[in-house]
Amino acid sequence: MAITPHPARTLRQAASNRYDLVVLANRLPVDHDTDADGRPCWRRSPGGLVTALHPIMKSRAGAWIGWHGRPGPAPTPFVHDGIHLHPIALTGDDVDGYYEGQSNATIWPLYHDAVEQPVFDRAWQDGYRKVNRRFAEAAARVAAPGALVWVHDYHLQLVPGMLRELRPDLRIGFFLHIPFPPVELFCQLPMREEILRGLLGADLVGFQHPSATRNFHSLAEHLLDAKVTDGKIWHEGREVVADTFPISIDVADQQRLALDPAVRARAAQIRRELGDPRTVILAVDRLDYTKGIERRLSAYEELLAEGRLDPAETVMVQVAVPTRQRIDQYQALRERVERAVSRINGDHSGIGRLCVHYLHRSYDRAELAALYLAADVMAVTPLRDGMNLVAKEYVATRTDHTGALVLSEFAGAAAELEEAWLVNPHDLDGLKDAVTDAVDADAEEQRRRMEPMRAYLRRHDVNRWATGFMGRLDGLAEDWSAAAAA
Ligand code: ADQ
Repeated sequence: MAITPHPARTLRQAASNRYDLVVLANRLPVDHDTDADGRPCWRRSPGGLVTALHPIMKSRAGAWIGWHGRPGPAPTPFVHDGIHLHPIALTGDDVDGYYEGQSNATIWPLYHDAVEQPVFDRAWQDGYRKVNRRFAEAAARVAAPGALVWVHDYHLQLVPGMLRELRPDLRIGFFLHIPFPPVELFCQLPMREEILRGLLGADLVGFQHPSATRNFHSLAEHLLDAKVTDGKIWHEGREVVADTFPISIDVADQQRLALDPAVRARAAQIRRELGDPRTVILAVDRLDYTKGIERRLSAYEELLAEGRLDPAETVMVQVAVPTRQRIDQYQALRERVERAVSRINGDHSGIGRLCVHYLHRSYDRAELAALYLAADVMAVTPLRDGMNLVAKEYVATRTDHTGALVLSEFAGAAAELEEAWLVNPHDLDGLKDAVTDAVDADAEEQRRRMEPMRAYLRRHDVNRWATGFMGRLDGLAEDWSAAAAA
């Protein structure tokens, strides 16, 4: 579906400061930065969500509501790169309770199979309610009559319900970027019914994977006695559609980077700097316990110890982006990962020859693309992941159909990238076998797997995801207007 601008609406919006399209996400799509003269400025964030929504937001002159990233008062609304930004203020207590507490120490682990024990804290729940209400009230203020509002992710699950109470005229969509757990797990949540009712305030609820959609349907039946038919949930006299919309990446832009001579030269340089090994195994993750970093390192360590990988010929590069560093579980994970890296290097490296290069920092997209190009094997082995865009970025980068992707069955991406070496990361022996198979794969085998994955991605890029979701929400809005007019 093509996205067409709405010039008449745009003019009306500018005059009234009310918008026909409003996006809500925990973070605004910009970060604090300084310009060449050292003055503070805003820079567009590198995230995939911004890339996905930018064309739609610009063509429809939409507004984006989110936190600007620092505790304290919110800057006044401003326009950046054609998008109207409405910052939400969070106090230090809000950051503790709503963001680091309820969102990232309760909901995040629970929705990821409780791979770490979720922490339940009543004060955090109040903080979560309070901040969700602040977002809902901000959306109610800026949305034009009958506007489309798209709410994103686990931080804001109460917003659809709150917003519907404030503004029943709006069409509300919600998309969850992380997994949605099975009924038994979800039911551990003290706020379970409140959250479910919050989500059901939307007209359209989108998930990354069919299993998440199924879990949501079952939960609505189980917890609220809702009636579910053909993907539609009938609840309290309203119809809510829940469906699967797997997110993707800007494939054309990733390919453009991969073909850039400077990026290709950098990839060659990286291999030289690594000592021109026969095999480079790469992993790129946020330093998060859901990403399976420790098990991956254990698999590599055992393969070296057993002589199935030769330390003189193999290098692993683990890029681990710092994240949520104030939360205890993340600090503990970092210590464990760094101990494992030191142990592997202590036991198996030589002078001037490291077995694991551990890079605890963020990189720009060109450097990441160069790393993807330099890697013979990409190991993406989360214990649970909504989608995992790194897997898709690697495939999109391999324009010559070389390279091997080892991919966890528990990443949403496994439902689409079926030709990868799919593994259960909890099964260490299976993981080791998959890594050695991928290391040993010849060019023909690599191409046999890479070609269909690349063809699939070209057809399913991030624009298709964004327009698919918006088109569906637009369609529901049209059905609704027609019914109201009849
Ligand atoms: P994340 O858990 O953050 O996202 P992921 O999908 O892998 O996980 O996205 C990570 C992004 O960060 C990628 O675009 C990657 O290029 C980038 N990145 C990784 N390492 C980096 C580094 N060192 N420097 C700079 N950038 C780096 C959540 C869900 C996922 C879901 C996405 C999108 O947990 O499952 O795929 O949202 O919906």
